[in-house]
Amino acid sequence: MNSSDYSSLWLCYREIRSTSEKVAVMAADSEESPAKTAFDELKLALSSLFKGIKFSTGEKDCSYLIKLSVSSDLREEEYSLICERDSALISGGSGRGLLYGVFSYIRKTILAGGFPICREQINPANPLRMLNHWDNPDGSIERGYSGQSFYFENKKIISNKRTEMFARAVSSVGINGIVINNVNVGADAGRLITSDYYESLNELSAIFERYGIKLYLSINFASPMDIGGLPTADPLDEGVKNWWKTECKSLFSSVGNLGGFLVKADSEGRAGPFTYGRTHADGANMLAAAVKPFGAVLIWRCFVYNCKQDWRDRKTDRARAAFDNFSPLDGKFSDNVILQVKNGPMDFQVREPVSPLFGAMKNTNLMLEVQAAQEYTGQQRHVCCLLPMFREILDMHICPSENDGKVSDIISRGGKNCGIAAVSNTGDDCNWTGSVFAAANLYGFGRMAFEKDISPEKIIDEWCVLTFGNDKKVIDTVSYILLNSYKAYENYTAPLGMGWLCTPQNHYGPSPLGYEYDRWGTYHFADRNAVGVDRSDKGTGFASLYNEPLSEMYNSPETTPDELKLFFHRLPYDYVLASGKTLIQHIYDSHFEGYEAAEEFSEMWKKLEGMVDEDVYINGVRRFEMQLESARDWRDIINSFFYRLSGIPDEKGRKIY
Ligand code: GCV
Repeated sequence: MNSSDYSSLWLCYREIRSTSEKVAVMAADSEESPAKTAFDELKLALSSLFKGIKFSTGEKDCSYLIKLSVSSDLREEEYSLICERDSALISGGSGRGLLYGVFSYIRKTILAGGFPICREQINPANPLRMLNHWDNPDGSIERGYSGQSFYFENKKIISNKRTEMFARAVSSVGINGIVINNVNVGADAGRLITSDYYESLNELSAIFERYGIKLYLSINFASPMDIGGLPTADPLDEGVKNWWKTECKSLFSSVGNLGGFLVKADSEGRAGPFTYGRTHADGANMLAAAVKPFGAVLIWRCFVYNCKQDWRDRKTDRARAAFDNFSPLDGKFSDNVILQVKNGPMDFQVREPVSPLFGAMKNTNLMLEVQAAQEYTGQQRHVCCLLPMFREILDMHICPSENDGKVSDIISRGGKNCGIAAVSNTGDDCNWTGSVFAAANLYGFGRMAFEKDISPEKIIDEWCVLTFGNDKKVIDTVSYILLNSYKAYENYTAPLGMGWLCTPQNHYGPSPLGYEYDRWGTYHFADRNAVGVDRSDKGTGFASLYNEPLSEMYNSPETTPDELKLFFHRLPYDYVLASGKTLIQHIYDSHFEGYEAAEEFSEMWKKLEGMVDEDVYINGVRRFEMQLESARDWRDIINSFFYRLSGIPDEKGRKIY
């Protein structure tokens, strides 16, 4: 792959009209580099959108005046737009705020098909809006479905035009932090904090800085041993504390614009404080102390569970693990520690309830972690727009309080140290995300992290116009496909909240018994009478980890929403759902309906031939071919599996094998 061979994503700036107008763009009086970037980005966009446009230097001889300003009346990342017929004032509380204002102005110009007339003032909903890349120094990407890494090649860090393009794109939707390497930190990645990488980290970090993005690194808890040669990584050991302090002092004084570290500890074989009989608070606080002098944060993941479970053990419930490990530690973390909690209690399944930890950690800074990478959601071969799922998670009332009890409130209440992160879905494919549709998840994640309460519909509309232009048929078709894609995918892969029906390891395609007798704590226990896990207080007690009224709701099968019935309960196949269907009939119907929806999407897409760019069209056609083949397997294998177990035929007499 040639590193210059890539698309401009939603920043492709198609011409709106040609003009001979003279426009004055007055730069902000600020030395901050994002303020200068804002000025350059605005001129770049205007030159492409309005061919022939002339820029005048003075305010007097222009027909349209745009003033940029940094204003202390606004909060640091806040921006405001005052756009009239012949002028626009774009202000930010800092260079970054101004940059967000400029990108919003550009977006509005494209959507309006000309200079917009509007007023808007927005402060980002979340202080930290981060991407977590799972890229490795050898260029591979864990759970990457879009080629190789564009940050690493042969253990070297890459900084080039492509990296800059990425920074532009994600900054335009408000991302302000990027972790460049995988949370599974191998031997090579462990060295990223050493002087071997100071120079190349600095180059990358300088690009990020211009776009208001801080650089973060995933680190290895065992580094004092692995690279420091110490006999222990015990967080309470003075030698270990000093080792980290010394490393951090050197790193932070050599590399600019570093935001902090991300840590996966005691998780899936990674080292952590448990080895030394210490708590996660001991581990996180020790590292937080080492980065504190540099104003940095320590982000500590809560994805901690027993990944060596004996499937015969019916008492251990993986869904409880993060709660059981972390809730007793509430209030014990330093103020620059942020706990990063996956959206659900298991692991990015198609449908999970929101993690009860969000309702339990009242005195701890929290970040929500979602996955834009489509690991369990079709691996960017299936179209699966995750924005409706993200919206539901953010809107979930996890604490009883009416005003600030939503997940979105909880992850934004920790001062500067809280927010939201997505596992990135990008790689060095020329369209960045493998599937042309998957970029909507990246765009939409940023927009949702930035703008409180923004709807998936609004985001998808924006993304479609910015990506494809404003042909109504194209927009209507793509919006329809995207908006309905998650439900369709759920229908043929995750009936009633069941997870883990996929092929072990690669997580693509169906394998209903693949995870059933394995060590990962991921069981559905289907037999000829019933299916699902009893997580009520008569079972594992997981449902009772929620605050009321959720606890009561999830404890009873009658009040548990249908889409989570089998996550919380073990039910017979003839159990009648709230929908009025029996459980088994729901399984059959949803699988047939999901497949039909995928067929419909594919047919709709084919009607856009000639209306979108050829390569984009072909990409969609090929992806739908793969989706249909796989969705057919899902439909027939899952339906046959449950038919053979239950012996109950489909009421509608459709073909089941
Ligand atoms: C980075 C799941 C994925 C792993 C991933 C892990 C995590 O288990 O399959 O690839 O590792 O989650 O989030 O740490």
